[in-house]
Amino acid sequence: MTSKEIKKLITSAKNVAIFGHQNPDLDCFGALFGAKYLCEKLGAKATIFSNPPKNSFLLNIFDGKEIESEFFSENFDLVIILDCNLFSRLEEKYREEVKKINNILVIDHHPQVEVENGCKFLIDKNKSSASLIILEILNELKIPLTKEVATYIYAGVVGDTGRFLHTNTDVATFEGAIALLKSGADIQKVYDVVYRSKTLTQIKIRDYLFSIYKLSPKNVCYLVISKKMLEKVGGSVEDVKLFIDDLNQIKEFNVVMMAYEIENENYKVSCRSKNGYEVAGVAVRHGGGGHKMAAGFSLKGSVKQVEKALEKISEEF
Ligand SMILES: [Mn+2]
Repeated sequence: MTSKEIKKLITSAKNVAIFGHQNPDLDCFGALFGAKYLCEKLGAKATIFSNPPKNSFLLNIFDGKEIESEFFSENFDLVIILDCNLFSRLEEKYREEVKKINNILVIDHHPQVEVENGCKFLIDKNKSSASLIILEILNELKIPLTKEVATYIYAGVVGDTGRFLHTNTDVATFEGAIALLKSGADIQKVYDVVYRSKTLTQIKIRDYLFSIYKLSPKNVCYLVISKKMLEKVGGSVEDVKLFIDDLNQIKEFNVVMMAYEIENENYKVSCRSKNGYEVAGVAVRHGGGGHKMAAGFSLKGSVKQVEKALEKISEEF
């Protein structure tokens, strides 16, 4: 879909419900808040639905008061799904209710492994973030940004590029960043929250992670973090997620696979790679997805079983 077609779709709607993927990150929220602003500027009422943990760092950038939890499809005539293109990646509580609406727009930058029936799509897998796609729509429609929404979108761009570090960083990313700075994005606020706010507990968790990782013969680093362990040090899954990129900074690690327990024996595995290695294929093979060098999938079992599974998967690279 073009920006003009998207404008038409939104202006002919009255109430728009906006969703991102489960376990939202900076880009997801940047896109959600950017899309809400886009809808409102086009005259539609828009509501973001998500359930970030109460202590999530995201809420130190994004206004939690603008997020709703309970979604009833009968109140809405358009759904926009962002930073995700599969119903299976939505939070579980929304999946069936979202499908009841037959007017769904998907805006994303992840490759499409499967095409959901009946949806309209704007997918650009060359874009470094979904937030950047929203920025480009706003720019094409000549909608000026507020300082606040510029900050939100900047947070999304920074999140998915690892502060302009990952290989997805390109000319369009920097052009977007310039436009956001010109609109008054508070970049120091983003950096304070994302890069200058580690707690001592989080550092304890990082030290722990560096003490338990295993390394395969192909230099694939893998580790399993259970809820029990997190409880011992008083940390959360959010804390663990901060350090996947720290592990990926180690020169010798071609791939990092970090499994953390979301709920009873259900693990999410986050993967990162470098040195010419890719993780997307392995993630898809194990029922997940993502980008070439940043992807994820799920595993079930005890700590020992998950570790065994990762050891086996490490041979696939
Ligand atoms: Mn993203």
